[in-house]
Amino acid sequence: MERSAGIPAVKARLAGARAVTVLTGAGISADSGVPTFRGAEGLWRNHRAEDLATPEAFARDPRLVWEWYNWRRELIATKIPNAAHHALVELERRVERFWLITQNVDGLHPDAGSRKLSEIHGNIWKVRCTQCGQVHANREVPLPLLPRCPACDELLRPHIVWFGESLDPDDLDRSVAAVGSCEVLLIIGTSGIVYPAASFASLARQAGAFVVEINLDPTPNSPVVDVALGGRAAEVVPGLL
Ligand code: BJW
Ligand code: ZN
Repeated sequence: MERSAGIPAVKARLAGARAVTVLTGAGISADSGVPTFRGAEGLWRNHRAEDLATPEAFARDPRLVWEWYNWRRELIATKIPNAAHHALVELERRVERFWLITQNVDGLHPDAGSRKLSEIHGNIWKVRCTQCGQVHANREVPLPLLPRCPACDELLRPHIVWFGESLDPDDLDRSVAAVGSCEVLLIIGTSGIVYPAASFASLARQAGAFVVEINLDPTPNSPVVDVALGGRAAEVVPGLL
């Protein structure tokens, strides 16, 4: 697989495409200074993200999990979208049928101006009641521990999809439809190991799409895609438009 020689082919495909779908992961926000999950900075007080982002961890120690989210909210609050986020807003404007699927919870895509998107793992700036299920937008940093529902006074949790939890069925349906019906799928900055997003590359290939990966390193998606471009998202993605 080519790691850079495919750029002209990708540009040509994108320029002629009427249906483009994009899948993004933590790598696109790394260029804004948001730590990735599985990089060296993915640790917090010696806890791995995988051990904190579960319903079991929250049931056991909601304070610990909320402290982690407060730390991340504080960090993300200072970050702004980069050239790759902005390029995807431009792509949304140019392409007739466009859909952006992000695994990121940082809200940088909507902040940049993306509108046709599914945040399939939720959003760190939303909270949800563990009792009545109401979702509220909330940008307070830090949140008081433990935060309580304004409607019923029960415990709030982050509006985020943790390991072992199901994705919102509407988000999933819309994403699978967008992946299965696009002409070009761009996969940007994801390690390609968390399902169901990890299956989108093969799904798109099976449906006949031209699939492009943009990542610093090879991933399990790399052997599946048509072109794998090595490099930083903030440099490579704007160069494709
Ligand atoms: C750059 C860069 C730069 C760096 N430029 N690139 C089928 C098979 C096996 C297991 C399962 C399965 N189906 C479901 C599961 C279980 C589980 C799962 O997938 N486990 C795997 C680990 C094996 N999935 C689930 O539980 C999902 N639920 C589900 O499917 O429900 C039904 C079901 C349940 C149980 C069993 C079976 C079915 C839900 C998954 C929710 C994931 N949520 C998280 C946590 C959110 C917490 C939070 O943010 O607060 O979402 S996990 C974490 O990983 C986060 C991310 O969105 C997600 C993906 O990570 P991502 O974005 O790929 O980041 P990294 O850090 O891994 O990679 C960064 C990449 O960028 C790297 O490749 C770098 O090289 C690159 N990079 N800088 C370009 N500048
Ligand atoms: Zn409530």
